[in-house]
Amino acid sequence: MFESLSDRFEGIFTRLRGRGRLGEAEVDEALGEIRLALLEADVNLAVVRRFVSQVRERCVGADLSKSLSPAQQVIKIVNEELVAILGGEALRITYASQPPTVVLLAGLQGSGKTTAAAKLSRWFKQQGRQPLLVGADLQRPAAVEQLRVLGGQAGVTVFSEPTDPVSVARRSLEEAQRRGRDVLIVDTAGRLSIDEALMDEVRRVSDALHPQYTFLVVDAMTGQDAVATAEAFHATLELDGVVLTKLDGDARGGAALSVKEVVGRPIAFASTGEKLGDFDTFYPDRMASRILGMGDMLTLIETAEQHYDEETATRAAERLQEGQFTLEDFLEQMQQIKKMGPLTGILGMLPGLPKEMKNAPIDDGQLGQVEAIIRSMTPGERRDPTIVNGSRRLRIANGSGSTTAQVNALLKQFKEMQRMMKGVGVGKGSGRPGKKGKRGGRVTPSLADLGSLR
Ligand SMILES: Nc1nc2c(ncn2[C@@H]2O[C@H](COP(=O)(O)OP(=O)(O)OP(=O)(O)O)[C@@H](O)[C@H]2O)c(=O)[nH]1
Ligand SMILES: [Mg+2]
Repeated sequence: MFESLSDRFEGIFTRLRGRGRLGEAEVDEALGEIRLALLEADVNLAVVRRFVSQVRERCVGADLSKSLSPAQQVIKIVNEELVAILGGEALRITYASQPPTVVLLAGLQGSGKTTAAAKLSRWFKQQGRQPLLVGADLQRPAAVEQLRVLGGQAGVTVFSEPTDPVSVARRSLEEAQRRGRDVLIVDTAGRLSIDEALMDEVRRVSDALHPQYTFLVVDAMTGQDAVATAEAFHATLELDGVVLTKLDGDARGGAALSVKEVVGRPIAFASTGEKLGDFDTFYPDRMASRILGMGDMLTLIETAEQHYDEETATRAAERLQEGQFTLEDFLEQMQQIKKMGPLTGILGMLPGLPKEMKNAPIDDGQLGQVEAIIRSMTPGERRDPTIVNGSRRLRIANGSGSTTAQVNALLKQFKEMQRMMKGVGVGKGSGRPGKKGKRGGRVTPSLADLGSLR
Protein backbone atom coordinates (compact mmCIF):
# COMPACT_ATOMS: atom_id res chain seq x y z
CA MET A 1 0.00 0.00 0.00
CA PHE A 2 1.37 3.41 -1.04
CA GLU A 3 4.90 2.02 -1.27
CA SER A 4 6.19 4.42 -3.90
CA LEU A 5 4.84 7.52 -2.17
CA SER A 6 6.05 6.29 1.17
CA ASP A 7 9.56 5.72 -0.21
CA ARG A 8 9.64 9.28 -1.49
CA PHE A 9 8.63 10.75 1.85
CA GLU A 10 11.18 8.66 3.67
CA GLY A 11 13.91 10.07 1.44
CA ILE A 12 12.71 13.65 1.80
CA PHE A 13 12.56 13.40 5.58
CA THR A 14 15.93 11.73 5.88
CA ARG A 15 17.50 14.61 3.95
CA LEU A 16 15.60 17.11 6.05
CA ARG A 17 16.85 15.55 9.26
CA GLY A 18 20.38 15.68 7.99
CA ARG A 19 20.32 19.48 7.72
CA GLY A 20 21.93 21.48 10.49
CA ARG A 21 19.37 24.20 10.56
CA LEU A 22 16.26 24.79 8.54
CA GLY A 23 15.66 28.15 6.98
CA GLU A 24 13.05 29.12 4.47
CA ALA A 25 15.21 27.90 1.60
CA GLU A 26 15.58 24.41 3.04
CA VAL A 27 11.88 24.15 3.81
CA ASP A 28 11.03 25.34 0.30
CA GLU A 29 13.31 22.74 -1.18
CA ALA A 30 11.65 20.00 0.85
CA LEU A 31 8.22 21.31 -0.12
CA GLY A 32 9.22 21.23 -3.77
CA GLU A 33 10.14 17.59 -3.38
CA ILE A 34 6.89 16.85 -1.55
CA ARG A 35 4.94 18.54 -4.32
CA LEU A 36 6.63 16.39 -6.92
CA ALA A 37 6.14 13.23 -4.89
CA LEU A 38 2.42 13.92 -4.54
CA LEU A 39 2.01 14.67 -8.24
CA GLU A 40 3.81 11.47 -9.14
CA ALA A 41 1.48 9.66 -6.76
CA ASP A 42 -1.37 10.87 -8.98
CA VAL A 43 -2.82 13.23 -6.39
CA ASN A 44 -5.19 15.83 -7.81
CA LEU A 45 -3.31 19.01 -8.77
CA ALA A 46 -5.57 21.38 -6.84
CA VAL A 47 -5.20 19.20 -3.76
CA VAL A 48 -1.41 19.23 -4.09
CA ARG A 49 -1.32 23.02 -4.44
CA ARG A 50 -3.53 23.56 -1.43
CA PHE A 51 -1.56 21.06 0.62
CA VAL A 52 1.83 22.57 -0.13
CA SER A 53 0.74 26.15 0.48
CA GLN A 54 -0.92 25.14 3.74
CA VAL A 55 2.22 23.38 4.95
CA ARG A 56 4.43 26.30 3.88
CA GLU A 57 2.27 28.80 5.70
CA ARG A 58 2.37 26.80 8.90
CA CYS A 59 6.12 26.18 8.64
CA VAL A 60 6.81 29.89 8.30
CA GLY A 61 4.53 30.65 11.22
CA ALA A 62 6.19 27.97 13.33
CA ASP A 63 9.45 29.92 13.66
CA LEU A 64 11.52 26.88 12.86
CA SER A 65 14.87 28.36 13.75
CA LYS A 66 13.99 28.56 17.42
CA SER A 67 12.48 25.16 17.77
CA LEU A 68 14.33 22.29 19.31
CA SER A 69 13.98 20.04 16.31
CA PRO A 70 13.07 21.86 13.12
CA ALA A 71 12.95 18.71 11.01
CA GLN A 72 10.56 17.08 13.40
CA GLN A 73 8.36 20.16 13.39
CA VAL A 74 8.15 20.09 9.62
CA ILE A 75 7.32 16.39 9.66
CA LYS A 76 4.69 17.02 12.30
CA ILE A 77 3.06 19.71 10.19
CA VAL A 78 3.17 17.55 7.05
CA ASN A 79 1.64 14.71 9.02
CA GLU A 80 -1.18 16.86 10.39
CA GLU A 81 -1.99 18.30 6.98
CA LEU A 82 -1.96 14.83 5.49
CA VAL A 83 -4.41 13.64 8.14
CA ALA A 84 -6.59 16.62 7.25
CA ILE A 85 -6.73 15.89 3.52
CA LEU A 86 -7.44 12.25 4.28
CA GLY A 87 -10.55 13.38 6.10
CA GLY A 88 -9.38 14.19 9.62
CA GLU A 89 -11.48 11.96 11.80
CA ALA A 90 -12.57 8.42 11.09
CA LEU A 91 -16.26 8.11 10.29
CA ARG A 92 -18.45 6.94 13.13
CA ILE A 93 -21.62 5.20 12.13
CA THR A 94 -24.76 6.52 13.77
CA TYR A 95 -27.56 4.03 13.79
CA ALA A 96 -31.14 4.82 12.87
CA SER A 97 -33.41 5.30 15.87
CA GLN A 98 -35.96 3.21 14.00
CA PRO A 99 -34.08 0.12 12.77
CA PRO A 100 -33.02 -1.02 10.32
CA THR A 101 -30.10 1.26 9.51
CA VAL A 102 -29.83 1.03 5.74
CA VAL A 103 -26.48 1.11 3.95
CA LEU A 104 -26.63 1.36 0.18
CA LEU A 105 -23.61 0.46 -1.93
CA ALA A 106 -23.23 1.78 -5.45
CA GLY A 107 -20.40 1.83 -7.94
CA LEU A 108 -18.98 0.87 -11.28
CA GLN A 109 -18.61 -2.69 -12.48
CA GLY A 110 -15.91 -4.63 -10.71
CA SER A 111 -15.18 -1.91 -8.18
CA GLY A 112 -15.74 -4.38 -5.37
CA LYS A 113 -19.35 -3.71 -4.28
CA THR A 114 -20.41 -7.28 -3.66
CA THR A 115 -17.20 -8.11 -1.80
CA ALA A 116 -17.51 -4.89 0.20
CA ALA A 117 -21.13 -5.70 1.07
CA ALA A 118 -20.08 -9.00 2.61
CA LYS A 119 -17.11 -7.44 4.38
CA LEU A 120 -19.31 -4.70 5.73
CA SER A 121 -21.83 -7.23 7.02
CA ARG A 122 -19.03 -9.00 8.86
CA TRP A 123 -17.85 -5.66 10.22
CA PHE A 124 -21.34 -4.79 11.52
CA LYS A 125 -21.59 -8.21 13.10
CA GLN A 126 -18.37 -7.49 14.94
CA GLN A 127 -19.96 -4.26 16.20
CA GLY A 128 -22.63 -6.40 17.77
CA ARG A 129 -25.28 -5.78 15.10
CA GLN A 130 -27.54 -8.19 13.26
CA PRO A 131 -27.12 -7.34 9.59
CA LEU A 132 -29.04 -8.63 6.61
CA LEU A 133 -27.47 -8.59 3.16
CA VAL A 134 -29.69 -7.57 0.28
CA GLY A 135 -28.99 -8.66 -3.27
CA ALA A 136 -30.43 -5.91 -5.45
CA ASP A 137 -28.11 -6.61 -8.37
CA LEU A 138 -30.36 -8.53 -10.73
CA GLN A 139 -28.35 -7.67 -13.85
CA ARG A 140 -26.22 -10.75 -13.72
CA PRO A 141 -27.79 -14.05 -12.69
CA ALA A 142 -24.60 -14.93 -10.83
CA ALA A 143 -24.51 -11.72 -8.80
CA VAL A 144 -26.90 -12.85 -6.08
CA GLU A 145 -25.23 -16.24 -5.93
CA GLN A 146 -21.85 -14.53 -5.39
CA LEU A 147 -23.38 -12.53 -2.55
CA ARG A 148 -24.82 -15.71 -1.01
CA VAL A 149 -21.43 -17.40 -1.07
CA LEU A 150 -19.71 -14.41 0.51
CA GLY A 151 -22.56 -13.91 2.96
CA GLY A 152 -22.21 -17.56 3.93
CA GLN A 153 -18.55 -16.97 4.73
CA ALA A 154 -19.48 -13.98 6.87
CA GLY A 155 -22.30 -15.90 8.53
CA VAL A 156 -24.87 -13.36 7.34
CA THR A 157 -28.19 -14.18 5.66
CA VAL A 158 -28.82 -12.85 2.16
CA PHE A 159 -32.22 -11.71 1.01
CA SER A 160 -33.14 -11.46 -2.68
CA GLU A 161 -35.94 -12.28 -5.11
CA PRO A 162 -35.92 -12.64 -8.88
CA THR A 163 -38.20 -9.61 -9.38
CA ASP A 164 -36.70 -6.18 -9.85
CA PRO A 165 -34.25 -4.12 -7.75
CA VAL A 166 -36.85 -1.71 -6.41
CA SER A 167 -39.23 -4.37 -5.15
CA VAL A 168 -36.34 -6.33 -3.68
CA ALA A 169 -35.39 -3.16 -1.84
CA ARG A 170 -38.95 -2.62 -0.54
CA ARG A 171 -39.39 -6.23 0.48
CA SER A 172 -36.03 -6.25 2.24
CA LEU A 173 -37.34 -3.69 4.72
CA GLU A 174 -40.20 -6.02 5.66
CA GLU A 175 -37.78 -8.91 5.78
CA ALA A 176 -35.53 -7.02 8.19
CA GLN A 177 -38.52 -6.39 10.47
CA ARG A 178 -39.64 -9.99 10.31
CA ARG A 179 -36.18 -11.36 11.10
CA GLY A 180 -35.30 -8.67 13.63
CA ARG A 181 -32.29 -7.41 11.70
CA ASP A 182 -31.06 -3.94 12.55
CA VAL A 183 -28.72 -3.24 9.62
CA LEU A 184 -29.46 -3.68 5.92
CA ILE A 185 -26.56 -3.74 3.49
CA VAL A 186 -27.73 -3.41 -0.08
CA ASP A 187 -25.61 -4.56 -3.02
CA THR A 188 -26.52 -3.01 -6.36
CA ALA A 189 -25.66 -3.59 -10.01
CA GLY A 190 -22.62 -2.01 -11.59
CA ARG A 191 -22.11 -0.66 -15.08
CA LEU A 192 -19.03 -0.31 -17.21
CA SER A 193 -19.36 3.45 -17.08
CA ILE A 194 -21.72 5.99 -15.61
CA ASP A 195 -24.87 6.01 -17.72
CA GLU A 196 -28.44 7.19 -17.20
CA ALA A 197 -29.87 3.71 -16.80
CA LEU A 198 -27.48 2.92 -13.96
CA MET A 199 -28.08 6.21 -12.19
CA ASP A 200 -31.81 5.84 -12.61
CA GLU A 201 -31.85 2.35 -11.13
CA VAL A 202 -29.74 3.28 -8.09
CA ARG A 203 -31.81 6.41 -7.56
CA ARG A 204 -35.05 4.41 -7.53
CA VAL A 205 -33.59 1.84 -5.14
CA SER A 206 -32.41 4.69 -2.96
CA ASP A 207 -35.88 6.34 -3.00
CA ALA A 208 -37.43 3.07 -1.90
CA LEU A 209 -35.02 2.66 1.00
CA HIS A 210 -34.14 6.14 2.30
CA PRO A 211 -30.71 4.84 3.32
CA GLN A 212 -28.87 6.32 6.31
CA TYR A 213 -25.66 5.79 4.40
CA THR A 214 -25.03 5.76 0.69
CA PHE A 215 -21.49 4.70 0.00
CA LEU A 216 -19.80 4.70 -3.36
CA VAL A 217 -17.45 1.80 -3.82
CA VAL A 218 -14.37 2.83 -5.81
CA ASP A 219 -11.27 0.97 -6.90
CA ALA A 220 -8.23 2.82 -5.51
CA MET A 221 -6.08 1.48 -8.32
CA THR A 222 -7.94 3.59 -10.86
CA GLY A 223 -6.47 6.75 -9.32
CA GLN A 224 -7.99 10.00 -10.57
CA ASP A 225 -10.68 8.09 -12.48
CA ALA A 226 -11.97 6.94 -9.12
CA VAL A 227 -12.19 10.55 -8.01
CA ALA A 228 -14.03 11.60 -11.18
CA THR A 229 -16.46 8.70 -10.72
CA ALA A 230 -17.11 9.80 -7.15
CA GLU A 231 -17.82 13.35 -8.28
CA ALA A 232 -20.30 12.15 -10.88
CA PHE A 233 -22.14 9.86 -8.47
CA HIS A 234 -22.22 12.49 -5.79
CA ALA A 235 -23.98 14.86 -8.17
CA THR A 236 -26.97 12.49 -8.49
CA LEU A 237 -26.92 10.37 -5.39
CA GLU A 238 -25.71 12.54 -2.49
CA LEU A 239 -23.04 10.27 -1.18
CA ASP A 240 -22.22 9.99 2.50
CA GLY A 241 -18.82 8.55 1.87
CA VAL A 242 -16.62 6.28 -0.13
CA VAL A 243 -15.53 2.71 0.32
CA LEU A 244 -12.06 2.55 -1.13
CA THR A 245 -11.16 -0.93 -2.36
CA LYS A 246 -8.04 -2.68 -3.60
CA LEU A 247 -5.75 -0.48 -1.56
CA ASP A 248 -3.47 -3.48 -1.34
CA GLY A 249 -2.61 -3.02 -5.00
CA ASP A 250 -2.33 0.75 -4.88
CA ALA A 251 1.30 1.81 -4.67
CA ARG A 252 0.65 5.47 -5.35
CA GLY A 253 -2.27 6.63 -3.25
CA GLY A 254 -3.65 9.31 -5.59
CA ALA A 255 -7.30 8.38 -5.12
CA ALA A 256 -7.05 8.05 -1.35
CA LEU A 257 -5.41 11.45 -1.05
CA SER A 258 -7.75 13.30 -3.39
CA VAL A 259 -11.26 11.96 -2.79
CA LYS A 260 -12.12 13.88 0.36
CA GLU A 261 -10.83 17.21 -0.90
CA VAL A 262 -12.33 16.94 -4.38
CA VAL A 263 -15.67 15.32 -3.61
CA GLY A 264 -16.14 16.67 -0.13
CA ARG A 265 -17.05 13.26 1.23
CA PRO A 266 -14.81 11.14 3.44
CA ILE A 267 -13.45 7.69 2.92
CA ALA A 268 -15.58 5.64 5.26
CA PHE A 269 -14.08 2.19 4.84
CA ALA A 270 -10.97 0.76 3.27
CA SER A 271 -10.59 -2.64 1.70
CA THR A 272 -7.11 -4.06 1.54
CA GLY A 273 -7.44 -7.55 0.11
CA GLU A 274 -9.72 -10.28 -1.12
CA LYS A 275 -10.35 -11.87 2.26
CA LEU A 276 -13.38 -10.83 4.30
CA GLY A 277 -11.18 -9.63 7.12
CA ASP A 278 -9.15 -7.31 4.88
CA PHE A 279 -11.46 -4.45 5.65
CA ASP A 280 -11.81 -1.76 8.27
CA THR A 281 -12.92 1.73 9.09
CA PHE A 282 -10.66 4.20 7.32
CA TYR A 283 -8.41 5.91 9.86
CA PRO A 284 -6.85 9.08 8.36
CA ASP A 285 -4.21 9.34 11.08
CA ARG A 286 -3.00 5.78 10.68
CA MET A 287 -2.97 6.13 6.92
CA ALA A 288 -0.94 9.33 7.13
CA SER A 289 1.73 7.80 9.31
CA ARG A 290 1.88 4.83 7.00
CA ILE A 291 2.39 7.12 4.01
CA LEU A 292 5.03 9.11 5.83
CA GLY A 293 7.04 5.97 6.39
CA MET A 294 6.57 6.12 10.10
CA GLY A 295 5.05 2.72 10.05
CA ASP A 296 1.64 2.12 11.43
CA MET A 297 2.58 3.29 14.88
CA LEU A 298 -0.93 3.13 16.26
CA THR A 299 -1.35 -0.47 15.27
CA LEU A 300 2.03 -1.24 16.72
CA ILE A 301 1.25 0.57 19.93
CA GLU A 302 -2.04 -1.29 20.22
CA THR A 303 -0.25 -4.60 19.79
CA ALA A 304 2.46 -3.55 22.14
CA GLU A 305 0.20 -2.12 24.80
CA GLN A 306 -1.06 -5.51 25.75
CA HIS A 307 2.38 -7.00 26.18
CA TYR A 308 4.92 -4.31 26.56
CA ASP A 309 6.29 -3.30 29.89
CA GLU A 310 6.48 0.44 29.57
CA GLU A 311 9.03 0.91 32.29
CA THR A 312 11.46 -1.49 30.68
CA ALA A 313 10.92 0.17 27.34
CA THR A 314 11.50 3.65 28.69
CA ARG A 315 14.64 2.52 30.46
CA ALA A 316 15.93 0.96 27.26
CA ALA A 317 15.10 4.09 25.26
CA GLU A 318 16.99 6.21 27.75
CA ARG A 319 20.00 3.96 27.63
CA LEU A 320 19.91 4.09 23.86
CA GLN A 321 19.90 7.86 23.99
CA GLU A 322 22.83 7.84 26.27
CA GLY A 323 24.71 5.45 24.03
CA GLN A 324 24.83 2.85 26.78
CA PHE A 325 22.71 0.19 25.18
CA THR A 326 24.35 -3.15 25.92
CA LEU A 327 23.77 -6.76 25.02
CA GLU A 328 22.00 -7.09 28.34
CA ASP A 329 19.46 -4.48 27.29
CA PHE A 330 19.27 -6.19 23.96
CA LEU A 331 18.37 -9.43 25.70
CA GLU A 332 15.71 -7.69 27.76
CA GLN A 333 14.23 -6.09 24.63
CA MET A 334 14.14 -9.46 22.96
CA GLN A 335 12.14 -10.93 25.80
CA GLN A 336 9.66 -8.11 25.39
CA ILE A 337 9.45 -8.48 21.65
CA LYS A 338 8.92 -12.20 21.92
CA LYS A 339 5.85 -11.57 24.01
CA MET A 340 4.40 -9.44 21.23
CA GLY A 341 4.05 -12.16 18.66
CA PRO A 342 5.66 -13.13 15.37
CA LEU A 343 8.52 -10.79 14.54
CA THR A 344 7.93 -10.25 10.86
CA GLY A 345 4.64 -8.47 11.44
CA ILE A 346 6.12 -6.18 14.03
CA LEU A 347 9.19 -5.13 12.06
CA GLY A 348 7.02 -3.95 9.18
CA MET A 349 5.33 -1.50 11.50
CA LEU A 350 8.51 0.01 12.92
CA PRO A 351 9.46 3.43 11.67
CA GLY A 352 12.92 4.18 10.35
CA LEU A 353 14.00 0.63 9.71
CA PRO A 354 15.75 0.08 6.39
CA LYS A 355 13.57 -1.74 3.92
CA GLU A 356 16.00 -4.67 3.64
CA MET A 357 15.48 -5.29 7.32
CA LYS A 358 11.71 -5.03 7.16
CA ASN A 359 11.52 -7.53 4.38
CA ALA A 360 14.14 -9.92 5.73
CA PRO A 361 12.62 -13.28 6.47
CA ILE A 362 12.78 -13.70 10.19
CA ASP A 363 12.84 -16.98 11.91
CA ASP A 364 11.52 -16.64 15.41
CA GLY A 365 13.50 -19.74 16.30
CA GLN A 366 16.69 -17.80 15.65
CA LEU A 367 15.82 -15.66 18.59
CA GLY A 368 16.33 -18.63 20.88
CA GLN A 369 19.85 -19.07 19.54
CA VAL A 370 20.66 -15.40 20.04
CA GLU A 371 19.32 -15.59 23.54
CA ALA A 372 21.45 -18.63 24.35
CA ILE A 373 24.57 -16.88 23.09
CA ILE A 374 23.98 -13.76 25.16
CA ARG A 375 23.21 -15.87 28.21
CA SER A 376 26.56 -17.64 27.86
CA MET A 377 28.39 -14.35 28.11
CA THR A 378 29.66 -12.87 31.36
CA PRO A 379 28.06 -9.61 32.57
CA GLY A 380 31.28 -7.84 31.64
CA GLU A 381 31.16 -9.19 28.11
CA ARG A 382 27.53 -8.20 27.76
CA ARG A 383 28.32 -4.66 28.76
CA ASP A 384 31.36 -4.37 26.54
CA PRO A 385 31.42 -6.90 23.71
CA THR A 386 34.73 -5.53 22.44
CA ILE A 387 36.54 -7.59 25.08
CA VAL A 388 35.32 -10.81 23.50
CA ASN A 389 38.51 -12.28 22.06
CA GLY A 390 39.18 -15.61 20.41
CA SER A 391 39.18 -17.77 23.52
CA ARG A 392 36.15 -16.05 25.03
CA ARG A 393 34.37 -16.56 21.73
CA LEU A 394 35.07 -20.28 21.82
CA ARG A 395 33.84 -20.51 25.42
CA ILE A 396 30.62 -18.68 24.55
CA ALA A 397 30.05 -20.86 21.51
CA ASN A 398 30.51 -24.04 23.52
CA GLY A 399 28.36 -22.78 26.35
CA SER A 400 25.45 -21.91 24.06
CA GLY A 401 25.65 -24.85 21.70
CA SER A 402 26.51 -22.66 18.75
CA THR A 403 29.52 -22.08 16.52
CA THR A 404 32.06 -19.29 16.86
CA ALA A 405 30.83 -18.04 13.50
CA GLN A 406 27.37 -17.60 14.96
CA VAL A 407 28.80 -15.75 17.95
CA ASN A 408 30.73 -13.52 15.55
CA ALA A 409 27.64 -12.88 13.50
CA LEU A 410 25.66 -11.81 16.53
CA LEU A 411 28.35 -9.45 17.77
CA LYS A 412 28.64 -7.93 14.34
CA GLN A 413 24.90 -7.55 14.10
CA PHE A 414 24.76 -5.90 17.48
CA LYS A 415 27.48 -3.44 16.53
CA GLU A 416 25.59 -2.70 13.33
CA MET A 417 22.41 -2.19 15.29
CA GLN A 418 24.08 0.28 17.64
CA ARG A 419 25.36 2.17 14.65
CA MET A 420 21.97 2.17 13.00
CA MET A 421 20.20 3.32 16.13
CA LYS A 422 22.43 6.36 16.07
CA GLY A 423 21.81 6.79 12.36
CA VAL A 424 18.05 7.03 12.68
CA GLY A 425 18.33 9.63 15.41
CA VAL A 426 17.02 13.03 14.50
CA GLY A 427 20.33 14.80 14.55
CA LYS A 428 22.53 16.82 16.81
CA GLY A 429 21.13 19.02 19.51
CA SER A 430 17.62 17.94 18.83
CA GLY A 431 16.78 16.20 22.05
CA ARG A 432 13.90 17.04 24.28
CA PRO A 433 14.54 19.69 26.91
CA GLY A 434 16.75 18.38 29.64
CA LYS A 435 18.27 15.70 27.46
CA LYS A 436 20.39 18.12 25.53
CA GLY A 437 24.14 17.99 25.75
CA LYS A 438 24.36 14.40 26.81
CA ARG A 439 26.79 12.55 24.63
CA GLY A 440 26.24 14.84 21.69
CA GLY A 441 22.52 15.02 22.26
CA ARG A 442 21.69 12.28 19.84
CA VAL A 443 18.15 11.09 20.09
CA THR A 444 16.81 7.77 19.03
CA PRO A 445 13.14 7.70 18.16
CA SER A 446 11.15 6.16 20.94
CA LEU A 447 7.44 5.56 21.05
CA ALA A 448 7.16 8.82 22.95
CA ASP A 449 8.90 10.82 20.21
CA LEU A 450 6.72 9.39 17.53
CA GLY A 451 3.65 9.88 19.64
CA SER A 452 4.33 13.59 19.50
CA LEU A 453 4.12 13.45 15.73
CA ARG A 454 0.51 12.56 15.73
N1 LIG B 1 -6.98 -7.39 -4.09
C1 LIG B 1 -8.22 -7.00 -3.83
N2 LIG B 1 -9.23 -7.48 -4.57
C2 LIG B 1 -10.47 -7.06 -4.30
C3 LIG B 1 -10.75 -6.16 -3.25
N3 LIG B 1 -12.10 -5.94 -3.24
C4 LIG B 1 -12.62 -6.69 -4.22
N4 LIG B 1 -11.66 -7.37 -4.87
C5 LIG B 1 -11.81 -8.26 -6.02
O1 LIG B 1 -12.32 -7.52 -7.11
C6 LIG B 1 -13.16 -8.33 -7.92
C7 LIG B 1 -14.49 -7.67 -8.14
O2 LIG B 1 -15.18 -7.60 -6.90
P1 LIG B 1 -16.76 -7.60 -6.80
O3 LIG B 1 -17.08 -7.44 -5.35
O4 LIG B 1 -17.35 -8.75 -7.50
O5 LIG B 1 -17.09 -6.26 -7.57
P2 LIG B 1 -18.51 -5.66 -7.93
O6 LIG B 1 -18.40 -4.19 -7.84
O7 LIG B 1 -19.55 -6.28 -7.11
O8 LIG B 1 -18.65 -6.10 -9.45
P3 LIG B 1 -20.02 -6.12 -10.33
O9 LIG B 1 -21.09 -6.71 -9.48
O10 LIG B 1 -19.67 -6.94 -11.51
O11 LIG B 1 -20.30 -4.71 -10.70
C8 LIG B 1 -13.27 -9.66 -7.20
O12 LIG B 1 -12.38 -10.57 -7.79
C9 LIG B 1 -12.82 -9.35 -5.78
O13 LIG B 1 -12.25 -10.47 -5.15
C10 LIG B 1 -9.64 -5.65 -2.49
O14 LIG B 1 -9.76 -4.84 -1.57
N5 LIG B 1 -8.41 -6.12 -2.82
MG1 LIG C 1 -21.31 -7.24 -7.64
